[in-house]
Amino acid sequence: MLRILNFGDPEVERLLDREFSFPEEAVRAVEAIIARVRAEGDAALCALTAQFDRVALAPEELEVQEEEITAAYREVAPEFLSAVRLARDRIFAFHASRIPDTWQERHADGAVLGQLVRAVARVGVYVPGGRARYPSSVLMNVVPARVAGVEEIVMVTPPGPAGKIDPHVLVAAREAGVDRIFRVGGAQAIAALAYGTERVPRVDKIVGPGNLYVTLAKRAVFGSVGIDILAGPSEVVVITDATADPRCVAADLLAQAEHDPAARVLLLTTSREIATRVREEVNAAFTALGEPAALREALRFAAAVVVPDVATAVAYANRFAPEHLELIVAEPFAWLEKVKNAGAVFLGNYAPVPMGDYIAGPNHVLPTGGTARFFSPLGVEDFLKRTNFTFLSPEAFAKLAGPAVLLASVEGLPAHRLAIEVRKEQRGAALKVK
Ligand code: HSO
Ligand code: ZN
Repeated sequence: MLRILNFGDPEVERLLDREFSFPEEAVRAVEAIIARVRAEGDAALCALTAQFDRVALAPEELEVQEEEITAAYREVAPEFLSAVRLARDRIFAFHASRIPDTWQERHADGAVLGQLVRAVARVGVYVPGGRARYPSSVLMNVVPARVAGVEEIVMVTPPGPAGKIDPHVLVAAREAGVDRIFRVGGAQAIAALAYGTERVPRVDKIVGPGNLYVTLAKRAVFGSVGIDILAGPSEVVVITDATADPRCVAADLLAQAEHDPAARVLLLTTSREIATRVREEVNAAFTALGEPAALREALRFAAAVVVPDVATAVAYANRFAPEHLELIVAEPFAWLEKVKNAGAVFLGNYAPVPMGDYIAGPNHVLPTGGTARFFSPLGVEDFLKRTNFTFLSPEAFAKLAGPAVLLASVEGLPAHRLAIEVRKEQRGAALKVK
């Protein structure tokens, strides 16, 4: 099932290619949904929820009420609540450890230049329904916003049968600090957050993963509202030398593969024996898990590549720019320095990706599809924005006015030149600046 390839096979190069395209019909369907929500507001949300989620809601039922959240606490195991609190506190501490702050610099000539750092005022968090309804993702999206100081966090999620929302998701939302929850999903939920309806408040930024329609809707509303990165199928690249335990490696590959039939899982190992044994372990575990169809799909893209050395593996991983990179090698920290492109790196045998998915502290919302070349994990920065500020003293102005006027002339903007020159004249009269 798991293919074994040799570094240098053309197939290994082809594994780098992970372009995904957006079907034209879906793009048009999403545009129609957005237009309808903008025109009809809550009535459209209810109609589309009836159509897509098969749940009949009156507009006043769109928002989840306090009693439902209180009831959710009674439905979850106490151990779940403690686990969520531990995860939340660790995620909070990690994100609170480095927060960009307002700064300013006073120059010798009296100029003061700097940046204000302010939180985005209102954030919308999308929480998918169905297979990908993850309380852990609620924490990962909400906690950094809270750390940043976002004033209001609005969550949207598609209603399940009878309009109910998974109690684990509700508890995670409350523990993370969500302010309001609406039972609406799909492109209609994104449109509601982007433009506002009678009940759903318009937000400044939308984060959180979703299906194709949600992703397309986020892309469509971008500009009217901020969005996070567009999430693609999950990925892991595991790099091992001969010291790795094949059972552990196999489990790590399967853990990523089970997320998505389109997931990409890749082992790069210096040991052919490890490759062979990992293949056996993957096959055995696949059988033991009951041969799930989605896993079978994902394993079609999976491969174990035998590499000449760890350096070659790391260089290849830098080109792949995986969402997750595991370094299960003798000296993982020595190789960490060589990593250029990866969403998150997991070092050693005891930091499998699922520990990071849930509880270690760093965010699990990571760039996929090679976008780790230019995108970063979700973090506090995503909920902050900067405002530049400038103060010039008369001396600083006098020093810079001449070159500024010259640049204005070159750009052919006489009013720009005037805005500087009137002040030069004023200064000239007072200080005899030329
Ligand atoms: N591995 C996923 C996150 C996740 N795993 C949530 C379990 N729950 C991100 O690629
Ligand atoms: Zn995961």
